[in-house]
Amino acid sequence: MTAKNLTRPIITMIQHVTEAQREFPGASGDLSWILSGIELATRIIQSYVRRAGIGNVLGTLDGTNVQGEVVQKLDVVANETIMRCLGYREIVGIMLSEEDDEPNVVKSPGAGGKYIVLFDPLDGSSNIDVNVSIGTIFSVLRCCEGVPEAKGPMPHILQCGTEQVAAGYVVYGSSTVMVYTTGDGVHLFTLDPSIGTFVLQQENVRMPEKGRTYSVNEAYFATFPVGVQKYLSWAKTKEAGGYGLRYIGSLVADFHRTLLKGGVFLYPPTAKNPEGKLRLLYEANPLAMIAEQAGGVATDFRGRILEKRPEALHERTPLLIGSAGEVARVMKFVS
Ligand code: P6P
Repeated sequence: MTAKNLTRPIITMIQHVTEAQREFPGASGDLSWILSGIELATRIIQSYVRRAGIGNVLGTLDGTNVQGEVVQKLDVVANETIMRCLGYREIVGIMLSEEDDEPNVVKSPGAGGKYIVLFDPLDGSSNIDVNVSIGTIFSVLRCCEGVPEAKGPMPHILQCGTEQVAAGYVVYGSSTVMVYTTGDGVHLFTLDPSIGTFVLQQENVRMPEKGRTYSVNEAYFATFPVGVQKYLSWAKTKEAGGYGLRYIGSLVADFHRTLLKGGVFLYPPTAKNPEGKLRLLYEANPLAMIAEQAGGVATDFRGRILEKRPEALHERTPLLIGSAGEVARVMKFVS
């Protein structure tokens, strides 16, 4: 009897991560346990996002967060959801959220806390009330060996992006899509709402080498570095061959398009944000790991994002990320 001609298999994210971990002899499965916590949290968050207008989670709470930004109720829900889904997983030692001034040390490395999860629980939250795509971004580091307990959490958190053991994001768009890497390619899953599970859509996603799309907020053109102004002016010329501008104003959505379609996303230094606006630890680093794993490039207009030595929890960085060929073209104007 011949094998039935099977249609495409249904592979869930947890199944995919678990099978990937089998490739690494001696892998404890800890990482898949953390990623399953993140996956659970993002399924809960999306349930709130999908009924934001109904479930009394729109609008803002009094006060602002550590970024000085007005806190949207959904930010709080997302932050608390991730804390609850991860905080009780015994191998999670430290959590750092964009929403909180200080890290949350749930178990010190000496007491068995093995991993650090850094995240922006709901990026682009200013777009919530107008129904524009928003997202969750996460980065996973391993706690450093041999750091005296007295040093506290900072030496474990302030590691270069090259030390990430996993990174990813979820974009709550026309569908809910999860993209992650553990350093062995970039894999894309779509949430099937009928079964409430992320299902594999594409393994080893590759970012197109080129792309005539630039994504930048040109309202700040006047205070961009001259080289960036020159690139943007060149891109509008007939000689450039027809560039398009796409800017959603939601990092995860703008990056996701760049990952799939190519081009570049730029958030250069501006007068308002001389060091750029985006956060190194839980925005630029995870997206840079994804970009590089997919064949793209991520820089701060000077050097490689992943090699930046962080000095503060919520430090900002300029960001130029996207197709290798297009980033190189921008850098020719900049340098
Ligand atoms: P601007 C959203 O507030 C965010 O943090 C990112 O998601 C987005 O890429 C950026 O800020 C947009 O900033 O200055 O263009 O409004």
